[in-house]
Amino acid sequence: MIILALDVYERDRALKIAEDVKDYISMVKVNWPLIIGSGLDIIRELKERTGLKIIADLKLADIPNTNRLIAKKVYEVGADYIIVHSFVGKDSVLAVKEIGEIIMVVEMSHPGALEFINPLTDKFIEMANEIKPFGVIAPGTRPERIKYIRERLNGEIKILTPGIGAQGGKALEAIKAGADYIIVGRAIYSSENPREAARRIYEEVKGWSSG
Ligand code: O7E
Repeated sequence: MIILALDVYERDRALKIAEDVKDYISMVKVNWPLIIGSGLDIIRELKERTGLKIIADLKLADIPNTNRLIAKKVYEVGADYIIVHSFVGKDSVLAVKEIGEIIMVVEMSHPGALEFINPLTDKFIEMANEIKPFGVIAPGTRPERIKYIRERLNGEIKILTPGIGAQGGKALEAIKAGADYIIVGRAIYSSENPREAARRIYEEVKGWSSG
């Protein structure tokens, strides 16, 4: 039920943190900082070292052909899921879904999300219900929005919520509101003892979720 957002640059540090905390997490999310710092092959290495599923958080937002070209290479190195933006439209999202499992952004956790992305959530939920991705991203910083999204989203689609810890969101509140997975970055990897930080969050939420 915990997804580690491994937003560090260095390969050795990333592998060490992932190995340290792997007993308490379900998946590892790799974002641009780690890909830029360590190369795309870090996805394969993390998968081999931890045995966990890997989410490539590319937030793809391009025309269908470019989305497809990028996604193909990323699935080839072992990514289990790729995160795509919904606002580019159904054709761009489907171009990725045709070759692998996807997670769609329907709402974001930061203050700026209120300007353009979040007002379109209803449309994105509608699109997700039609496309049936593995999951959607909803804001861990706004539990009432997780609940709103859960009520409207097809029950088989998972909800993944970032914003827990460093951005102020609370793990248990997000889970109780309907999140299947919480995404945690700095609260784990910037901690003096990442394993202990992950264990504490795991203990806090374990009775509440099946993820
Ligand atoms: O705040 P942290 O350190 O716990 O890290 C949060 C991670 O979740 C980080 O990788 C960030 O890029 C990501 N994230 C958000 O913080 N807010 C969002 O709305 C969406 C994401 C995310 O994972 O996007 C997937 C689309």
